[in-house]
Amino acid sequence: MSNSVAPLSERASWKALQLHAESVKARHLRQLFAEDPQRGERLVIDSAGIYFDYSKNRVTDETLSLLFRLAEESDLRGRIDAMFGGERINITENRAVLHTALRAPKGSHVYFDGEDVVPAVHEVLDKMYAFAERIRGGDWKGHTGATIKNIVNIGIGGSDLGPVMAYEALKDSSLRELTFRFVSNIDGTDFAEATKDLSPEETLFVISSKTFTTLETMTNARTARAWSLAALKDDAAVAKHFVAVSTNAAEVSKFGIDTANMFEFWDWVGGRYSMDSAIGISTLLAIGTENFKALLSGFHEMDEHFRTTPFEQNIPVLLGLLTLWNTNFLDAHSIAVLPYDQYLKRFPAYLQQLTMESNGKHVTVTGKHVNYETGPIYWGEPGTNGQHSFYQLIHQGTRLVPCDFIAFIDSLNPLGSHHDYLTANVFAQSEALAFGKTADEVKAEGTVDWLVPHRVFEGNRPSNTFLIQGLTPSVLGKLVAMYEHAVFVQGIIWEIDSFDQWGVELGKVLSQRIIPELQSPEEPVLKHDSSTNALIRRYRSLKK
Ligand code: G6Q
Repeated sequence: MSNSVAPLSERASWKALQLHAESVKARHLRQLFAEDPQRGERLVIDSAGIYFDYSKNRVTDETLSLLFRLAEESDLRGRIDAMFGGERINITENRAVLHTALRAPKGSHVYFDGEDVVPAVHEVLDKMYAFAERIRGGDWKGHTGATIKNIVNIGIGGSDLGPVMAYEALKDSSLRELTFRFVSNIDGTDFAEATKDLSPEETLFVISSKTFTTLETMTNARTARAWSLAALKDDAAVAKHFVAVSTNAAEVSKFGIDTANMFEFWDWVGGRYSMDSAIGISTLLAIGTENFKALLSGFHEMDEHFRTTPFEQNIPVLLGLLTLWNTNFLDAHSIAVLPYDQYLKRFPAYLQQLTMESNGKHVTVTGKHVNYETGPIYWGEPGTNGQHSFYQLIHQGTRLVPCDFIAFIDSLNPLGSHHDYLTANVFAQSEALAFGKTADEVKAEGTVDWLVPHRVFEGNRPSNTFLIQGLTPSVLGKLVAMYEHAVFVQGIIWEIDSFDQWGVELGKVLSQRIIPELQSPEEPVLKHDSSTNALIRRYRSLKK
């Protein structure tokens, strides 16, 4: 953070927004739309293939100009340049944040510590493409000469959620002859169920771990090796049935994987920002080289849009600012992400990590406790399923839950009227949330008096709608990059380090102390609190 930037709550625009919010809270979206008949066409951005309708937010032109002023006062422009320029903006880990370099086209230049990283990125990509062609073409044989038919990705967190989400999202483009499974949980059930019906002769494991030390992943990887070797009965089989994606070559070879079968990435790629690095190899295996290149070009298009477009027309900037407005000034605590496309069923889970691991922080980059809210809780389900469960609370509950609706003009599976019905639902939901239904309207429908309050919808509930032509690999890249950059915008304004994850690191060490206490043959001397001690004793005494 540059020294010239005042602490957030002392910035003039922040104070102005606090004052301004009082007048906005008194207004209803019905009024805002009535006063400006063009609002629904005016408050949109149509760029980079995404039609972003933000008119159903509780904002006025003044709100928007104050938010843009806040972005300027927060030196957002300078911080964007710092990120793209390879500065070590992840200050608590002293790392650069260069996931944008992963999708930089061949021949472009991105410098980190004076070195252009783009050639190394493309060297790995070319190695991945060659490998993928061998697997997809059936040339890569297993130890017994069998063709590889199953790919099992073993990884967790950032080394799992992106690959799973992208596999599901792009299933329409995937090679159906290959079966994909994803194992993340240390619960043995995850591995057991994922491999139950697979033949070791035809199965390739991709061990995805930036550090190659993560307990869950290494435990699953060892179990996978034992599962393979129990059938293949020769250590040499590992070379044909295991590849690794990591930054840690030493640990990869210690595990027994030839580093010739390792796909590298770099410490300037955060786990939750790594689905377009070699961590995406399962995605590549599923969709093939041309589609993977299209995915990367979608990411890059959004990067360029974010880097070069004036804030007023900049989709991630505006998305980030509106989320911040809802969070800090309208007291919303969560955001519902509601994709109206079944292929995006894992997108909310993916966004949970991206957003909450990035911005779930309570100290600023200078170590001070914040005196404002930071990252909201993200959650969601694909429409229309959510409509039949939790939308009730969004419509009539006591909490304000801003929604991100994601909808597509073309269906990848056009069946009868399904897609029109689906799309009618998404438009109807955002309309109902914004405008609601008054008591007079309910009465006019003939509702008996006592029932009227139950059937009133207050409305005035904000939402964004993203309307996109179709879900292609390139569009998925754009959507992910859009959220990545929106998260960045918020983190800069909140003055937090969006790229560290000390809360996750804690989990990685805590269990290490308890494992020997559960396993030791002698009764261990327990020095935890009385609750933890009792739980450990009970588990030890009752386990079969
Ligand atoms: C992501 C986090 C975390 C990480 C996993 C897996 O940003 O750091 O989710 O991705 O803990 O770590 P490894 O890839 O090192 O196994």
